[in-house]
Formats: sequence, structure tokens, C-alpha cells
Amino acid sequence: MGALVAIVMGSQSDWATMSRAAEALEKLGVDTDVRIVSAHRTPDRLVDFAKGAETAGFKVIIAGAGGAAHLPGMVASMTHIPVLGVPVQSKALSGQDSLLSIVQMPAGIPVGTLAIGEAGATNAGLLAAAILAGNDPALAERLKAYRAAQTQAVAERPS
Ligand code: RP5
Repeated sequence: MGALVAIVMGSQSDWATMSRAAEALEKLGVDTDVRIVSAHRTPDRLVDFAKGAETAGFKVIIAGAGGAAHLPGMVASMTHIPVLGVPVQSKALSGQDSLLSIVQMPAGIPVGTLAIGEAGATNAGLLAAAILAGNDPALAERLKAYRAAQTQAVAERPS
């Protein structure tokens, strides 16, 4: 079976952030297909990816972009597969531009928007896993174990 989660990003420069989503999913044993797809620089690749996502077998798409971050919304416009948007922290506006570009979708075309930057990318991976876990009891157990380990790792007092 191919990967159920696609991670797409607008640029190579987004990988430092978006790799957090891949890492979270890898820890949970979820395969990913990672690609660079730019809404502006590679529009034909964007259309091919989004229109082919269902046939490719993806169940969740994580899309990250920065600045004029049109990638998540444009992907969502061409597929019914859930799209999770990650606003990459831009240099000029610290990701406020990315966040607003991704979150303010018109009614009818949803993008589940996460926090700006690495926390958002990690949470996009975890949320994608939680979506898949609805049909995968073993993955649900791994998610519960991940959360329990996280809780265990929090010290009572600072060292
Ligand atoms: C966006 O422009 C990308 O998602 C990236 O966050 C930003 C800057 O891209 P580069 O100039 O670093 O390639 O399309």
C-alpha cells in the first residue's frame, strides 16, 4: 500500500519546518510521500498533484507554505481529501502573512489551519495520524502511547 499522507510544501526552504510533520508521523509508523509543490512557481505540478491525490490513495494532505501561502487553499480547491495547512514562519512578517493566507478560506473549501512554524508542522502530523486512527485501531493505540509518554516526560519541577 502506498503512503496515506502526502506532505507538500511550497519550497525547499520550507522543509526545515515541514520535516517536523514527517518526523511526527514517522514516530507513529505512518508512511508519508513528501513533495515540493509551489502554487506560484510550479502551478501545473500543483494541479496534477491535487487532482491526482485521490487516485494516488492519499487520505490526508498536509500542505505548508510561507508568505503569500496559497498552496493549502489551492490544493483544497481541487480535492475533497482533508487538507491541513501549516503557515511557515516567513522572514518579513514572521508568518503572520502565511497564517492569514491559509486560515481565511471562503465557506465551502475548508483548510484545517495549524499554528505558525514548527509547532504547527508537528501538530499537523499528529492530527493527520488522529484522522487515520479512526480506521486503524493499531495506530490509535500508538497515538495513545505517544501521548502517555509525553505526559510522563513532563517533570513536576524545573531542574
Ligand atoms: C513560498 O515562498 C514558500 O512556501 C516559501 O515559504 C516562501 C519562500 O520561498 P523561497 O524563496 O525560499 O523558495 O512559496
